[in-house]
Amino acid sequence: MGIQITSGYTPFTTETVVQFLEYHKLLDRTAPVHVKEIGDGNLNYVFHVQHKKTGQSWIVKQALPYAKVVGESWPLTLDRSRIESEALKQAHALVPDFSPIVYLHDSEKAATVMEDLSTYTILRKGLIEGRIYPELARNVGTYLAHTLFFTSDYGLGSANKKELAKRFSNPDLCGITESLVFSDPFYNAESNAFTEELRADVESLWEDDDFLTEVASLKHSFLTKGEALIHGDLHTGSLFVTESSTKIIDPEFAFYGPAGFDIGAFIANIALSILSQEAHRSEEEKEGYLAYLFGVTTEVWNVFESTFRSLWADHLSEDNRYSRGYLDALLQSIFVDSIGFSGCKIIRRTIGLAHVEEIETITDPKVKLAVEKKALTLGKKLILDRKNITSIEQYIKAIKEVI
Ligand code: SR1
Ligand code: MG
Repeated sequence: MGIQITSGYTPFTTETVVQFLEYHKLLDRTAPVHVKEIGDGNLNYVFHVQHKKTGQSWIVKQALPYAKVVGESWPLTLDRSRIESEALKQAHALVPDFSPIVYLHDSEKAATVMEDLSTYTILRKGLIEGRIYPELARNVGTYLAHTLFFTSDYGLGSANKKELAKRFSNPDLCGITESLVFSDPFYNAESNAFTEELRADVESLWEDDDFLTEVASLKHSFLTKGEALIHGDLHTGSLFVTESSTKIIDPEFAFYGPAGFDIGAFIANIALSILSQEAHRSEEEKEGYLAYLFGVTTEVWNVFESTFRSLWADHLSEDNRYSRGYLDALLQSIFVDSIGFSGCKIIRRTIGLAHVEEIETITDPKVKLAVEKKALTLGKKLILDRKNITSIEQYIKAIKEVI
């Protein structure tokens, strides 16, 4: 008889996670293993399990029934684990080079076993250290074009798209984004967290009705624009990188949403890195590193756009053949959304519940405050001016105007 494990859901320990791998016949019962919980995100347990003799290793990601960052008072569906594993498999089918392999998903345990990428670095940490990833922008632009095109009406056909969308209804996680990205930072919500010295700047945002109306319009797009199966949380902590390889992880927020949301999330987090370089680089290093980060931003959009154009030319679905001439307008609308969502993301990481390491680790309070003020100025400008920012060069110019 094979190994038994307790039925039903219970959070794993470093012992039960090994039994779980044995139960699924991924690991030999007698094997000596090294196990460590390595999760540093806001929501889940992540175990690294390695066979001591063979070196074979696995990542087991398990959802908790609540948001780890807040505690048990914020319950969250375990179904996000299924959504994440299916979104990973979907991405792997489209862009295998940029997505980890999923070995198995167990719904009862809300756990997914996947490829161990622990030799990679989380992009956010690499950028704090001033590392250069020459392939990053090309890889991310390619990932975005393929995942967004091939899950859209235009790449998949509208009937197939609706079929796929059924599996990605994700109300709990969308609810987090609706609150933490599009609502709470824009009023005096309890979840907000910011330094008192920033209050005057924050309150001036809360009192600006024209600005709040533009945020409401972006929130409306997030709520209603089911263009493509999006990752839903594509910040720099959701990418594992080496010099030559890029893997996009953690799509538990995946749902059918606006294509510009993923692009906006990525370029927003690069912008946060740009703003924080003040504190992390010497004067001599700064210029070169900023040039690299601006280059990443430009290249991501350009690769996304050119790849999306060629996928459109070669793979436009039969039911949309009469929409051929709509491409320019579609890309323009995705671009404007990306700029606006980038603004919302920059503001939420400055005022809202969850901040970013590159700013939180700034030790000099004056420098930190200056960076945060710049982030608010930039976020507001991107939201208000998004329809006038018509090229990636103009987006870069908007960033350069605040730094
Ligand atoms: C309660 S979770 C806070 C944030 O962490 C995730 O990475 C998402 O960005 C979410 O908004
Ligand atoms: Mg995450």
